[in-house]
Amino acid sequence: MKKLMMTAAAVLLLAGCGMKMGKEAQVPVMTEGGRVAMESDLINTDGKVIGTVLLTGDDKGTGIRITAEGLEPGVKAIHVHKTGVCTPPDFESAGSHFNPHEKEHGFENPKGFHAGDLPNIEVDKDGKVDLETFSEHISLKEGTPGYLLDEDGSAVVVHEGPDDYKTDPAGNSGARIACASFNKE
Ligand SMILES: [Cu+2]
Repeated sequence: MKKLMMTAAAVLLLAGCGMKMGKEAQVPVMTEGGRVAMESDLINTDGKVIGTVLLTGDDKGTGIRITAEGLEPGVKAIHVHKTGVCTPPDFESAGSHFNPHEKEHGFENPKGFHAGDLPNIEVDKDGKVDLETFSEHISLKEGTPGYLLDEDGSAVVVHEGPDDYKTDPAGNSGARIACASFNKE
């Protein structure tokens, strides 16, 4: 199953910039303006698709948009993990946090933080979430710091509880409940 596809949003984004696609990568790439868009299915612990994660990158960093339903309401941690493999039910296949600079976890940790650390998301009372955040520490552009699409790719993982932003290695955020993998092909 191919997990990479362009959404309507990504298509619009690309179309708005002249629909230039790079041919070297398997992902939607737009060279003009240096923007890259890439989307992957978000799957839950049963392996069911519950939403999508859309990454849009430029020279300043990467936007991470998560759209999902069927989650438990509440505040949840979301991180970029270092391996682009999402094998339910525990998603241990995604490995530890994306951490090319070998820091500790957490925005409030003096020895932190991981490049894959992201602000918590809040799932509403209906179990839905549609949020976009941004990180200047991850990149979809090869050869730049924080490049996510290395040999083994990367994954965006949602945890069952909130990230406390200080406890190494994962902010005491509990089990991994959803995962979206990103790979070059
Ligand atoms: Cu995590």
